Amino acid sequence: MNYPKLPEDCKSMLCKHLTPESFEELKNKKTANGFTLEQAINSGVVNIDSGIGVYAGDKESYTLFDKLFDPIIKDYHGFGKEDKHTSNLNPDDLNAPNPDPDGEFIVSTRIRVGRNMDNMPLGPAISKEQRDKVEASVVEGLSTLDGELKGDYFPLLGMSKEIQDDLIKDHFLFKEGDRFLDAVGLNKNWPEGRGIYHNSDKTFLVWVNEEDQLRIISMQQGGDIKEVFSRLVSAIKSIETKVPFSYSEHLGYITSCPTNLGTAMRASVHIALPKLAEDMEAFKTITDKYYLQIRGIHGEHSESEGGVYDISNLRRLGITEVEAVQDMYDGVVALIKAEKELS
Ligand code: ADP
Ligand code: CIR
Repeated sequence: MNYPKLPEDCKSMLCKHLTPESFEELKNKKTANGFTLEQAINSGVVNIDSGIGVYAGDKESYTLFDKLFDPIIKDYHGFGKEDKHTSNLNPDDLNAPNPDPDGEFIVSTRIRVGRNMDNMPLGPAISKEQRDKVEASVVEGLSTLDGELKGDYFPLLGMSKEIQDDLIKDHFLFKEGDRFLDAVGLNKNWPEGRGIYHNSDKTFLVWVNEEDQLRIISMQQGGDIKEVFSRLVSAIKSIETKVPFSYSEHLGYITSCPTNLGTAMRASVHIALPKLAEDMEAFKTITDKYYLQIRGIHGEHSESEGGVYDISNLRRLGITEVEAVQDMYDGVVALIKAEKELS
């Protein structure tokens, strides 16, 4: 394998941090699951417009290919090799009274965490048999949930196109055919082994075998961020008694994309900020100050519609879950204040 052709103006973390030296040192290494550097970087090589451009095939990828992953993790999360990750899932430590009780700005709130099964390769290096086994174990674990978390599992295989499209449009289900995931092999054997579990209100959902083996999601209309977080925490705690999660003292919860390591948490609101959107520089000054990411209304790599944006925490590693949600909350309070001042 030769050093990949990466254009001068490429801005991804892969282009920024892959050096001829690290490439030479890593190019012939292989994890116990057979995952190579070539596979780890293929998404960023094929998709030059990537923000990050790398994925891990297993927990070992993060140590075997550390010369590449460490600088990316440092750059994205500000988290160094000697740093330790800590967790805090106590909703009582979150200071988040509804910032928009009249429902003028916040359309909906969603908090998700990614999880993967211990002692299994991650999606990019998993075999069909292993993926099917993950699906069976997760579905069995979910079938024991009760109360508000009780629901049903709907495999993607056999789901009508109409139901699938409606679930995607209504923000409940992952999209199909993501080119970034495709290039790292995460869409192999699609749609087998993939599916969605949800309760009848669709306030609690679990995606199975998408970018991560589990995406545990709590969501509802409006801005009661604490209620959404509390529901998520009770779900995580119940599921982890049934499904062992992959975790590292250093990196927290192990995920296939390095941006999700640590808490693996993305806490977001869909929020209408039409005035602020007229001055993206002012908008970005606030989101940068509170470590927030701006996404479009249909998730990553999508656009805003009608001045409604998806605003979420950017940092996930080296801070606790409570701090990740607090970042989002404090930023949303500042954004609402700025929008009101412009109105
Ligand atoms: P992820 O959150 O898992 O990283 P995406 O950014 O692709 O992945 O978002 C997944 C789906 O969740 C998309 O349909 C997106 O519109 C929806 N979503 C994200 N945040 C919210 C929110 N606060 N309210 C409603 N839907 C949301
Ligand atoms: C990219 O590099 O743009 C894609 N691989 C997505 C990276 C960000 N992923 C994420 O936030 N989960």
